[in-house]
Amino acid sequence: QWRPAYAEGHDGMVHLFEWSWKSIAEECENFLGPHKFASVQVSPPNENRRVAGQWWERYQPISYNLDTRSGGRADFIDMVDRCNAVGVRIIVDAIINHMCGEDALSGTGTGGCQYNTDTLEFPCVPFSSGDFNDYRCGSQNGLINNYGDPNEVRNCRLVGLTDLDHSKSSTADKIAAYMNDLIDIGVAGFRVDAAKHMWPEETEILYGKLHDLPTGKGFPANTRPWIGQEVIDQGGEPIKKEEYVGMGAVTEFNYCFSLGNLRGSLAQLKTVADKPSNWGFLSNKDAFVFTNNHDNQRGHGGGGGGIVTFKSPHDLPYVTGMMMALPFGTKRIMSSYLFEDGDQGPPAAQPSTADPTAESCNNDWVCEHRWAGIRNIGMLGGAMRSEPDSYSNWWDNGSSQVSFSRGTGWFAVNSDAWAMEGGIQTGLAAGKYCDLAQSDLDSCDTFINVDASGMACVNIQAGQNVPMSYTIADARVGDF
Ligand code: AAO
Repeated sequence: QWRPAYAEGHDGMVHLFEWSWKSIAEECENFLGPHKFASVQVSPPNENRRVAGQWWERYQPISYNLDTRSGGRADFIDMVDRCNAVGVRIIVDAIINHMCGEDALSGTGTGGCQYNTDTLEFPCVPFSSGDFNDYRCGSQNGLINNYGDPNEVRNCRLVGLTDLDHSKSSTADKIAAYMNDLIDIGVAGFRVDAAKHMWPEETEILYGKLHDLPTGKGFPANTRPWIGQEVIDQGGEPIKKEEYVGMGAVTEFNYCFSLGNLRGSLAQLKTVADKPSNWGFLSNKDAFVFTNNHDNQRGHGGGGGGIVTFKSPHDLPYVTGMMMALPFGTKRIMSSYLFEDGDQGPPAAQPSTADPTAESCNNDWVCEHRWAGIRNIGMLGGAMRSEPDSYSNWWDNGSSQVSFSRGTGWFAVNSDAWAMEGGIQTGLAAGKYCDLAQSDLDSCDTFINVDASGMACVNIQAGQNVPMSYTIADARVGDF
């Protein structure tokens, strides 16, 4: 439940926010699989309330039927099969804390199911008033008003979203049935939305009802689904991320900000690899990490300074590279669309996925995962995955030039205002390697030469487009 069942040699979860199932299937085959990314976090696949022009309608469930603007059930199943076939797992954003907002009143969801938030009827699940938490909520207006009160945070309505009662086994069984349907289709895990708003002991029972991943879909026997719980804990509130580590991985929001805030002093990140608790972080195994997410890139939940998004195009690639190279956490990369305001829904036209050499997906899709420097970090992470998860050959200049190796990969970065030049130990066998930070393996034009003692001559100029160098044993293209 803590480590996703990734294919050998692959790493990195890409959040293809609001992509259609058809486009994701194509992206798996054309780009993500060949570049050895490990998984895709997909937008919630279950039927939702319609709210014109917004992205966040996806966070307001109406039923557990697979029917949204991303596609229907047949497309979803096709996507899971095609992605799994090329070594890319599907992680579902599971909205199981609540159903739609009380302001929805009554109407029809994206899949044609009815709902009524006055009577709390969701007949397609079916849920009715007995499945909801209001009887446990002590706040006057039924909403979460005070994050200082764990009872309110768990039992009342988050921004008016009708709150499910996980203490009732018949309610939890219906949620588990939804998740098991997805597991049986071949989904490898879940990002659990708003986990902080559910009682840890109740979600633990719920996760216990989940099936193992199906051996018939190529997973090893007895593999549990990965669980990545969204718990925003930046200190200052009584609910702690540690309450959730017993059942799965947990979002580490403070690492997200630290990555941004340490852009000019990356050498300090060594202690994250050595002892994450020194930073107040969760352990390597427990942490679910990212440089930015779909909320904080647009001013929703878990805000604060220092978040690096596609709006910092120079910084995002090397910060993402550093995150991927460090032995810390299950790593997620945000893949966005352009927006003017924080509520705006996705572009009308889907991303173009056909040309694997393209670094953009056009039609207002930012496609960070295809950017230079980022596009090969799945390969880097996959080569670096090793047991025990540690690093070797660490070198830094005390400021923001760092180099180290892990598994069969080597990584170097320079975000100082002066050049990084000289001989560095890579831990690699002698040979000529493709510099995957600068170039793709099948059209390589930038190389790293490693001598018989493992030393390479590194040259990363200050402010160069992608101020990184990295390669892996499998990117050896010839003799030195
Ligand atoms: C929409 C409308 C609402 C309407 C509602 C119902 O915007 O006006 O009432 O529908 O019709 C998304 C959108 C919401 C949207 C919702 C449903 O972001 O705008 O509401 O869909 O369509 C809390 C939760 C966290 C949650 C976050 C947004 O703890 O779980 O709020 N994130 C997830 C998803 C998110 C989604 C939902 C949950 C709902 O990722 O996309 O909402 O499914 C503090 C608390 C946090 C709290 C934040 C924000 O954070 O600690 O727990 O997050 O406040 O309220 C510093 C502090 C940090 C603080 C932060 C505040 O960084 O250190 O602790 O500032 O920014």
